[in-house]
Amino acid sequence: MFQKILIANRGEIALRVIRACREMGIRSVAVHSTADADSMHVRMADESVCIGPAPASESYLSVPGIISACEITGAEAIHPGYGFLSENANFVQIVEDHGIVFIGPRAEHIRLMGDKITAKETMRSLGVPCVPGSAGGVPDLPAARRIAAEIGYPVIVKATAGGGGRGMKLARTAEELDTAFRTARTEAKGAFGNDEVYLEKYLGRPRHIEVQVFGDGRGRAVHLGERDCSLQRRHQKILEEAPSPVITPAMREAIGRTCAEAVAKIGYAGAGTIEFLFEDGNFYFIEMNTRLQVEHPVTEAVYGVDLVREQIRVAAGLPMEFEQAELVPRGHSIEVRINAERLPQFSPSPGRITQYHAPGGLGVRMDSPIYDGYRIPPYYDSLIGKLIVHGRDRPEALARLRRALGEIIVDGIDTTIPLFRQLLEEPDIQSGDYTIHWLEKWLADAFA
Ligand code: MV4
Repeated sequence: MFQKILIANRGEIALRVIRACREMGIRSVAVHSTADADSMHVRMADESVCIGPAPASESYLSVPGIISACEITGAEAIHPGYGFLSENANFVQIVEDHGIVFIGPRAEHIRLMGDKITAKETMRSLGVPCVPGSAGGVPDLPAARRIAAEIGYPVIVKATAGGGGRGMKLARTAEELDTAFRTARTEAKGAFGNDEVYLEKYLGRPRHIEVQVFGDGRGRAVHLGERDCSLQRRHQKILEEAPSPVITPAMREAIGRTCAEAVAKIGYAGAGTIEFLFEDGNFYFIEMNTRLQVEHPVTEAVYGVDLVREQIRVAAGLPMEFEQAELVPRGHSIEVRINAERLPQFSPSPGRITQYHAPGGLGVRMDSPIYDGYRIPPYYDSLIGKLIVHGRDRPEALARLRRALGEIIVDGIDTTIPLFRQLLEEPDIQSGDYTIHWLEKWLADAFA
């Protein structure tokens, strides 16, 4: 096992990894920017290294800074968290060239899934159900017109280098296709330096359901059920739950098994998420994320596992601690993302936290790096905490969430906490009856 791990991240996810290290008897190294000198991840780690100034491009994204910090401290492995360098195949290559272990999948799998066309082709060939669409890239407008007519309108044009909602254009009719195709291309070229696009049938009212998988890198893999992440605003998730209110045990077994077999076949290592749109009882693959996700704690709660511990074990060449038969879901878990944001625009609300009181009690987990007097820097994303609850069933989880949201105090800045208190009063949220469009509609009505 490693003796020392460097965490190439900040905020709550850096704490999450430090905590797993401490429980495993592994020393932790925090890296930080000058703006984060007073941050909790620096305090909580065994050692820390300042790797650059406030802008992430010169600190948390600085490959030389991170590699040097490993060499100075003697860290044998890097955990990338999520975001930043976590899905950068070139970074993984450089890390390995320096004899350092990357805690995550191999560079080839990150690259494979980063290209959305090869990801989809790979998944299709492995028996994973996909959204009907073009077979590969669409070279020009006549080809786009022909393929769109075949699959039927509405269609969506997506950038092969895109993902997470970036570089998508909807065409409801043949008349809209020319503009959609051209703008998708132009925007993809500008945003990703790659103008390749593909076409899909547009699903009008799906849910976003993602399957957690975990591979040992040697051909064994398991699934840990699904998360429902349909409550989003501008492709930012705000509430996630497991299990999905609309997935039956039989559906879970079937899609989970398909996903586990697919990643087993490619020899995938570590944690991964296979994203689907779910409509009228059918799953349609859209993307695979080759990292640990923000919302992983709801899966941890329901399956009783420590996903970060498993990531570290597999990266060290040890076997997974669980097998499929032992992975039995228990109860229900909900996570809400506490962002330093001001509604209705969700504009960033950095500044000093004058008072913080964390909720607690049975079935409550609060993952957050904030403390009384902490100043949230304006340079990074606005996630300042995740409140995760677990109950024996969904109504109990909802009651617990409502209770915990009543206890939490975050003063001095604006947060999304009041939004969640309001959302929990909504009958559709209480019943689980929502699609990917529910939140934006509700916000439009609530702030009309
Ligand atoms: C779609 C879609 C409808 N039909 N693909 C947005 C994020 C990216 N991962 C895929 N996205 C979508 N792809 C087809 N064929 C609708 C979306 C979409 C969406 C998906 C998940 C969660 C929220 C969303 C909000 C708007 C659009």
